[in-house]
Amino acid sequence: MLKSVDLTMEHKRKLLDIIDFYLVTDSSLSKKGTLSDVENAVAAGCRIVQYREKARSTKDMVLEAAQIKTLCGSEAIFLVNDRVDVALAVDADGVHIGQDDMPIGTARQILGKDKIIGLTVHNIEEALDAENRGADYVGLGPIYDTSTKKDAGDGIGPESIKAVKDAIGIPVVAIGGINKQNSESVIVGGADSLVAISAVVCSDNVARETEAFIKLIKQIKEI
Ligand code: TZP
Ligand code: MG
Repeated sequence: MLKSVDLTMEHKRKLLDIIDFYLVTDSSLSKKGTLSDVENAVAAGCRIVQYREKARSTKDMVLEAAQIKTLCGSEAIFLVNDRVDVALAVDADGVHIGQDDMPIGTARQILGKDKIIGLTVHNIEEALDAENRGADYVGLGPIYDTSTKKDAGDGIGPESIKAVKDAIGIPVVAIGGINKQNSESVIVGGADSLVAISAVVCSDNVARETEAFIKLIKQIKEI
């Protein structure tokens, strides 16, 4: 387990460059629930958490987001998926938004320059646009086919990562159909970090899976 450290917002932004494993929550798939998953992942060394909740009321999301913020404390970056209002309400570290969510410039105006904004992209054009518009990182995917996000489309393949990585200067987070077996292709393919939703939250031991991913990614990066 990693030693816990106190991170300021400035440190958290810098941390984006070196993050390995990125937790995205999914209450519809989780075995033990979102709060348990966050607690276990952070305890296992995960340093970035995205609260992705598609089925709860705004009120419930604000309450849960506040609890997740506490669990992340000063150890992990805490982002909210889609909902700039929820991120603001709980003073999260930022948001992760998609191509059809609030325009990134508007999100930046609302959140201010210090907050982290990640944007989902599917190709080089969208990645360049995301960087030009001030995204702090891109989420690229789906790398492999996935049933976790029904409208994700077909996997673009790990070989697509390098072209995006070479085109932009901000971190590239790979997502979609990633598991321990195919992680190597994703990291060798050029991703700075990866998200594996079902491979982690469907487990009855999220801490063990998180630790395993972190160890695996570090090993692959060292080769
Ligand atoms: N965005 C692109 S693919 C995806 C999201 C949220 C789902 C990834 O889930 P899994 O279980 O890791 O394939
Ligand atoms: Mg979205």
